[in-house]
Amino acid sequence: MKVLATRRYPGPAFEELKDVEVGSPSDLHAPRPDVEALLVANEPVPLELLPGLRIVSNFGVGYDRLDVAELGRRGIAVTNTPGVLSAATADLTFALILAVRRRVVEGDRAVRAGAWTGSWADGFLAEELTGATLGIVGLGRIGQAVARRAAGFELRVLYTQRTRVDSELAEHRELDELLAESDVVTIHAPLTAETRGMIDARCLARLRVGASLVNTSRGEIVDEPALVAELVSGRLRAGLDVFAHEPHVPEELLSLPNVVLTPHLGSGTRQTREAMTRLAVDNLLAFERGDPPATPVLLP
Ligand code: 8YV
Repeated sequence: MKVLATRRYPGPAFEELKDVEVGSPSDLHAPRPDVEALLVANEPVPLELLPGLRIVSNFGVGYDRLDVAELGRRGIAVTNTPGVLSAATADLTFALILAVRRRVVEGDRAVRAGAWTGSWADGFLAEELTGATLGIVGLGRIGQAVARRAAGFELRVLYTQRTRVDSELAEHRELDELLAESDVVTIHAPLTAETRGMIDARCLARLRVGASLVNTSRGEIVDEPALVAELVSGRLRAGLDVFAHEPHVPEELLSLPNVVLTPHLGSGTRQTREAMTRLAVDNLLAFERGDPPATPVLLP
């Protein structure tokens, strides 16, 4: 089975693909009638250029740039890599929560600028995390991993999602209530037609003064211009790993002290990325053998 990979994916599992061409995302712009399988990282797939395509293996849990409905109509299988990246993404979420609440990046900048000239007993004060209320938007695998970590920080944990679940980890709230009650809101929902722009200006206005918004899911879930306006006004804080038009980051954010910015690092540990490759490759190998892939999004 001829596989086109949009890059060399990390880890030894990648070498198990026998007939693989290592290309780049721009290779998806040329006609490739010979390609039967794609290994992509949520890059859009131009189906008209790939008449022989049988499977798309997505390196990542989120596949919002794949037209799954059309892939299904054409009988093309789709797989993704859920589970293996939940711990790493939850860890980065906590890194951002702590960085924002405790002013870690601001402190680092102050030290580097030579501004630390003596005791800050009465200045540079941050907000305590212990005992704060954490609102989780989306209590799926990653949201639950965040909730488990939250227990160690003695947080009160709320969650909201379309389908209410019985959970020991968090108390259910409607979105509006969760926004108003939380000191930190963290987003772990997939990007869908329903969640695109879900955290809009009205939602942001419900957050408490000084509350923090953390996003390690997809930038498009938040109305980015509305968030930028709130952050410029200084009313909110944010830890952002994802943006609406990556790798573009709104210019206004770059100079703000109340925002911590990271370049979509959620799953970005060596161990996790290698596990993602393992799963993405196993899905392709299983499909080629005629076995069901372990983590299908859609099978023909
Ligand atoms: C990226 C992600 O796929 O799993 C997801 O949905 O966004 C990430 O894991 C990864 O960073 C490669 O781009």
